[in-house]
Amino acid sequence: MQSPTGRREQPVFPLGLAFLAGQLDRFDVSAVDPSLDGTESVVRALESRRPDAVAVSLRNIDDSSWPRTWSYLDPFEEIISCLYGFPGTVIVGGPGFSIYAREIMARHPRIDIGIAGEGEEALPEVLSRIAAGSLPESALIEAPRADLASISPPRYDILDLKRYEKGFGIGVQSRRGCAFGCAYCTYSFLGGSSFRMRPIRAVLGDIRAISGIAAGSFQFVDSVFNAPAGYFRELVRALADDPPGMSWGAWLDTSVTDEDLAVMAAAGAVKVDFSPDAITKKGMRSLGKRDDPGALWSRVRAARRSGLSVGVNFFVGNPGEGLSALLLKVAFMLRARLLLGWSRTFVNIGTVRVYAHSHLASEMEAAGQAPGGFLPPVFLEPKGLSAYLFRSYRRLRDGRHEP
Ligand code: B12
Repeated sequence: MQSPTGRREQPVFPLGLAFLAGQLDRFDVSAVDPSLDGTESVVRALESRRPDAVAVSLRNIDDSSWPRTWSYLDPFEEIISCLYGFPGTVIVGGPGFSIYAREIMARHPRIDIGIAGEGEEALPEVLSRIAAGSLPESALIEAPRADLASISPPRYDILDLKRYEKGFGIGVQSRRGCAFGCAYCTYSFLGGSSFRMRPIRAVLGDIRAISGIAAGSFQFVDSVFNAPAGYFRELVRALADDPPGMSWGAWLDTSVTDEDLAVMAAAGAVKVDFSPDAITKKGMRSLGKRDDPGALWSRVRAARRSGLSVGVNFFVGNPGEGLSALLLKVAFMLRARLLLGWSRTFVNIGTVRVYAHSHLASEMEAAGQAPGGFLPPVFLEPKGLSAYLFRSYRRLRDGRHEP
């Protein structure tokens, strides 16, 4: 099961669990999603299915929003308390868990086994041991990275996929890891600091599997879809040659060309997102970004010209950026929405949530900052007038989008 969000949110299909289920053909597997069906669905499933083990995927710790932060740990705790009467083994993993594995294990003694990292090899091994009547020696396992050329495909049929098809709720993964090492980011901790690509035919196979069940859209969950460029071009060309009949979205950086965007559109892309995060050279350098602030406008305009909707993410409070940078971001937002289409151009301004195992966290630790660690939310908070303006913007936005 995936740990529930505890509030109404756009449903996200548990892609990690689908990959794991794909490797468990020797076992009898079934899934529940208490985000959609409530905690009662877990209790009912335990009673009716009487499993030997329960695997919980903890994806998120909090929503990384400042000044109001939603914690996903409370709904996780609710799920764990349901498992106190359960006689079998409780196994927890997932990206949120992996970033804070020790802390979460210490808080929740009911967790028998924690698996930090990718579960494709480790989970079947642990389940085989349980079936043989033993548990691994250590309660916390640092899992090896999966060999993406040899794993079996994810199982998109573990839950009713149609319930996730709106709003890019279904994910497709073509690569893991990230070579770019942005200062706040955990992707290289989670998946390694180079891109590890899946065979293109495996990715196309996943898309075929999805289109056989659900007709809507999907999102490439890869960190930067247009890198490495050779792999990206081969993949989108293959999709354009035989379009999947589904619309899709992906995250890009500003090195994407006009031609790339046109091929993507021909291949079914309808939305792309950019994460320049900063708007000045200084701000980008401080975040370790390789995007070019000068190229951003031209890439957003080119994407719109190819008929794609565009999202742009900025952060406020970046080192080296103050009030004038915030005003530039707001001006970018207005210019983009007014000139490129109000309803198809989105600009989000958020804050940097400092996660453990990021470069920023190491720097703060070395400087003796954040003595309470990074499980309680730590942010790069904007200061002075920027903070006031940002709070007002959030109030306006949250008021409009209250679930
Ligand atoms: C794509 C993505 C999104 C997309 C999802 C689109 C889609 N249709 O799937 C969108 C934009 C919707 C999104 C939203 C959010 N996201 Co997001 N997202 C990601 C991203 C980039 C990839 C996730 C993914 O699908 N991975 C692919 C699958 C195959 O991998 P996996 O889930 O990690 O599973 C593997 C392992 O973790 C493990 N595993 C997983 N579960 C289990 C369970 C067990 C028992 C075991 C043993 C192992 C195991 O094995 C799996 C196979 O190897 C990750 C970053 C990353 N690189 O992981 C962030 C990430 C998960 N997101 C994050 C956040 C904060 C959010 C939001 C809260 C942001 C917001 N403010 O709204 C929301 C929450 C939405 C929600 N309800 O879950 C954070 C969570 C960090 C944390 N500690 O809390 C991450 C880690 C990014 C970061 N900032 O570091 N996200």
